[in-house]
Amino acid sequence: MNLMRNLDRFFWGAATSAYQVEGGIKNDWSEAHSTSSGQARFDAGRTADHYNLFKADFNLAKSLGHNAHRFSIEWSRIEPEEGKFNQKEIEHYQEVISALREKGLEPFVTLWHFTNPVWFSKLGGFGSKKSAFYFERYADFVTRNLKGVKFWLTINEPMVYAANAYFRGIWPPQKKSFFAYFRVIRNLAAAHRKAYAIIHKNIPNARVGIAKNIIYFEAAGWNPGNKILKNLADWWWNRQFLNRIQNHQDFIGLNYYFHKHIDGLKFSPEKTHPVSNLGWGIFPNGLYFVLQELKKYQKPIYITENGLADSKDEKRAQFIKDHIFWMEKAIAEGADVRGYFHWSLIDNFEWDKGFDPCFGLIEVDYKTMERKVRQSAYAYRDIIKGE
Ligand code: IFM
Repeated sequence: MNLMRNLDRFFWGAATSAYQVEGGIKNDWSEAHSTSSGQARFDAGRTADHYNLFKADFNLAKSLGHNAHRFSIEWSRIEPEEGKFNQKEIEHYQEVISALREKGLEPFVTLWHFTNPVWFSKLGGFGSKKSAFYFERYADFVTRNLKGVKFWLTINEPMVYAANAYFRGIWPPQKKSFFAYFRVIRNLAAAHRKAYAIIHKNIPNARVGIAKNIIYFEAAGWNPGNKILKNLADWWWNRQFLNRIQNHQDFIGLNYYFHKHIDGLKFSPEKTHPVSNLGWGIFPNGLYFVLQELKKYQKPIYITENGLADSKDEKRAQFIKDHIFWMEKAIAEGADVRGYFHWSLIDNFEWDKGFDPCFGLIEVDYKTMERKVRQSAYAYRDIIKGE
């Protein structure tokens, strides 16, 4: 189809997040202990040491044809104590941005990707009413000090975070309360709205959005009950947050991973689909349906994440090819998609699941920190080149 290659500028790249790749971070995750086993399974330790190796990693991204890169800033580095900001860490991220710019990679910067400074979590984290104030202050400091960034993502996957940290209790602070879950969703939306305003004040030509995990829900058969459940699920998971921040977003960042088949109260992937190493069903067609749905917001869309855990790299090349095929079809039918970021550039710490799932286009040996480009990364490069 090759449609987007006729557009002036389409962003092709990959994404990472600070805690998952940088190493050496002290935050609410590194300090948390699993309530069930007492082990510190939330500690990413040195992970891929990207804090020191970012230039080499960006050289690889460049060699793989990328022209953009999404990464996140670690709040706990910038504001390790309440109200005390660390200029040295700003300088570090300025170097990261300069390194990207020198290689012709457009930076997409996420301000918050699931992790909090310890002081902030002690004050109640996003469960607290004051969280929006603290987040705005942090966003203000970063966007007054960092130069050369146009695209900002305030918050990554708010619904995933709220569900895992406050309802399912599997991420710090490991709460299990529907009321807290709901409060956190509300507070994250308030934090985004404040950050949106302050970023625009500091950088008038900035483009600001969030990265939203959207699930393709499909009702089984013609059963009207399934249709009602599908609409409810769409509203709760897919639309609620976007509606809360309407008029406070310049684009939609879409993270697409999941397809759920609704049959009564069973929400499960189709058994017939292939699965990733994590057992997640692979359904590229769902990306097309989700993009069709997002058209109604009339905003540019960047696919800010899409990927799979595949340590042997058996399915990744086909996965990328198929998702891009469906993305191109949606574009041909009017979806305003302007970029695709694969998750992830390099293997990394997959939250409560640790280091086993390998999402990287590039494999990381965590002992030697050696990088090895996977074959699928070349397949992605060929797609980017239009081959
Ligand atoms: O690794 C995560 C990322 O932090 C957020 N989106 C989903 C990815 C894979 O689970």
